[in-house]
Amino acid sequence: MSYLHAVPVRNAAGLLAAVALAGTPTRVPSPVAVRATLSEWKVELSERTVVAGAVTFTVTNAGSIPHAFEVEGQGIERETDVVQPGSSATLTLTLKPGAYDVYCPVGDDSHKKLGMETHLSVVRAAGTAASSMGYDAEPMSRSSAKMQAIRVSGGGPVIQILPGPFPFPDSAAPILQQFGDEREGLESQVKNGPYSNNVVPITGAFAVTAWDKGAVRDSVDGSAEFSTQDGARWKLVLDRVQTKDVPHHPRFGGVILGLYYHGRTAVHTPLVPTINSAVALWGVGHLYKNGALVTDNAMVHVMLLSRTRRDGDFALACWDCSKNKVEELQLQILPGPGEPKLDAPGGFLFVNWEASKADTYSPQPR
Ligand SMILES: [Cu+2]
Repeated sequence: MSYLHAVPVRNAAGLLAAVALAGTPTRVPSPVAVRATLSEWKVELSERTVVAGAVTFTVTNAGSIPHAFEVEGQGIERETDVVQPGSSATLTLTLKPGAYDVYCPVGDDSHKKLGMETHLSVVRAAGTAASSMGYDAEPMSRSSAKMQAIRVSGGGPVIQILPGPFPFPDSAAPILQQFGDEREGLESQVKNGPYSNNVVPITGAFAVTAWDKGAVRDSVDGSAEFSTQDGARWKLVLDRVQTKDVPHHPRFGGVILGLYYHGRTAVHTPLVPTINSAVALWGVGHLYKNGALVTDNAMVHVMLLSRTRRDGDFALACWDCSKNKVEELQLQILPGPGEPKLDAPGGFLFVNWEASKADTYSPQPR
């Protein structure tokens, strides 16, 4: 399972802290027990505040994909191995007073960014010197403070990706094993997926701005115009961000800036390369073909990500593309829920701008 995430060697500081504390108490109290439950996409603790000393975390993965459990703070950084769905692990640490970050480290912190993060306060035992004041307070909610925006302009070669066989079936196989009930649906994508090497050059423009303001207040503004290989002229006007669950993308949560995902990260579909994205969102848009309205409910996926396709024939070029330059702007358009397929090959539109530019900024609250 090590391909899920590289496990860094992090134990030195934690061991030192444990050794230093071990000399102080004359009696050895039994460890405090804390239950931790992992699922998509949260970490729940049975206790948010514990007394300093030995703490045993019993970690259960109640989710449907592999997770892990990490405690970080006060010089300690320790994690469990990957915990498979339905399995448990334990982690015993000696914690000194202070605030700790508790999260899932899978996928280069992708799971953490999707919400698998909480906090633990460790306080001194009653009767020992300092009071517990100052340790109980939760850190100020970061989501209320943070507001970020990104402006993206499509540039470089424009390509339309047509349906065709997925080119990575062998390397995807071990990842598919972990997807349980979802596996069958994913395997059908391997044979005729939207991520094929059946690519044609087209023309068009796309500019989009997205605001990350927290789970339900995200917003998006943008439009695209392009002519597909069959000569049709398409226009998309983005209306709003989709924050509800969509198949294979549970709890997508609107606009996400800066995330490693797909492939080996176990976030969202495993059937496309591991990438680093500057922005990813699902939205709803108005779609026109040759000037006539097709739907007001087009499902739209926009992502600016590490380049996945090579120059020349624009075939998929890597399984782990996360170190490539972030310049590929992907636009996927699907019919709204319950609507007929789009009048395009495969029933969907998938267009990439291969050398796109973006800038992020922190707008003033409106
Ligand atoms: Cu996780």
